[in-house]
Amino acid sequence: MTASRTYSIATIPGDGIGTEVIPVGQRATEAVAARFGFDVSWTEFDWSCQRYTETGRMMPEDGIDRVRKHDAIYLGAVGWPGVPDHVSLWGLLIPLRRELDQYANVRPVRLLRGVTSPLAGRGPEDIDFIVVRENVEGEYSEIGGRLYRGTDNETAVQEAVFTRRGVDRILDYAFELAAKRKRRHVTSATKSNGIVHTMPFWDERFAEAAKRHPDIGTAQFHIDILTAHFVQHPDWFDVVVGSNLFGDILSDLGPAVAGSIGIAPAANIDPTGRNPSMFEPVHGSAPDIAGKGIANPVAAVWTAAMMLDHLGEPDAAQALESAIEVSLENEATRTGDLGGTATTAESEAALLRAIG
Ligand code: GGG
Repeated sequence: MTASRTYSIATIPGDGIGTEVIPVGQRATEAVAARFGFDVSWTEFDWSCQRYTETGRMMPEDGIDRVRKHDAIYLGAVGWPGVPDHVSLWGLLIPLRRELDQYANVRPVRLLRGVTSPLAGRGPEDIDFIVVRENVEGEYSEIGGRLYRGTDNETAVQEAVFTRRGVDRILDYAFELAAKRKRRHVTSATKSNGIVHTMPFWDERFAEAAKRHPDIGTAQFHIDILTAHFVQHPDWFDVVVGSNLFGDILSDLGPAVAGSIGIAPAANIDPTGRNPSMFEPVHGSAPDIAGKGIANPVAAVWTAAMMLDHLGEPDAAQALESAIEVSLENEATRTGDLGGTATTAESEAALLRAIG
């Protein structure tokens, strides 16, 4: 039987373990595609630090236009020693997120069956929340500069940008996401005691957003105590919304309390659907373990599940998530970051077996 639906996906494995885990995610996707009767057509782009070293650019000048015509983008990791991190990030990941207006970075945090949290006494019912990170403005800004370089007066200035449109739309996204969940609650990450202009503005907009969504419970915490609450009270959280920087930090801390950043997925969404959304594991290129065949492919597979859900294949997405949980039940098929002994290949074999 020929599949009636075909999705066109741009893949950018990128650097380090990105090139090891993305192929696993592709094979897992193909396995569920065969089971649920659709096709995936992959177009691979070699955009990476290696490309930068060879050509002086992370991606070609028309890179955004090349991926724009696809249904989604599936990206591995960006960054490699020898290329400054700000050069690789601003040469690839950030232009993709911005020019495709992927303003919502959605990062689920769940303690999966078979995984032990480093927090004593916590089980799957205690850790199940989503970090919603503003993805195109905030602290990640090009405005600023360096003065008097190399002198005693050397000065660096970095401006944060918070627009009413940008803040309101990410807050509304978080409230609308909470409305689809059982607990219907949004927590705002702020720092309005110390950051005196942008964060009181963020708080005001949060209060206004709460009025637009009166049936959703709310809380807000300064980012410092919020990190402590993630560790001591992870069960307090349902949807947590934060600026670009706060969301980035919280979405590494969250997976750490849920066992490992090696399982954490992320989606960079353009909720208007005008541009393709981009799906990437939260983890980076991990040069310390790259090339050893021990990277955890679960984050890439869970990320693929988010992509399939976004493309309108919720059953296939659910099948991938179930396969992940089955593969994590056994120490021999969990990778080292989760206290297991499996290689990337052994973890993949367990995932594919579970997909059936
Ligand atoms: N897989 C995503 C990745 O490579 N992340 C590296 C990183 O440092 N990202 C920073 C960011 O998401 O802002």
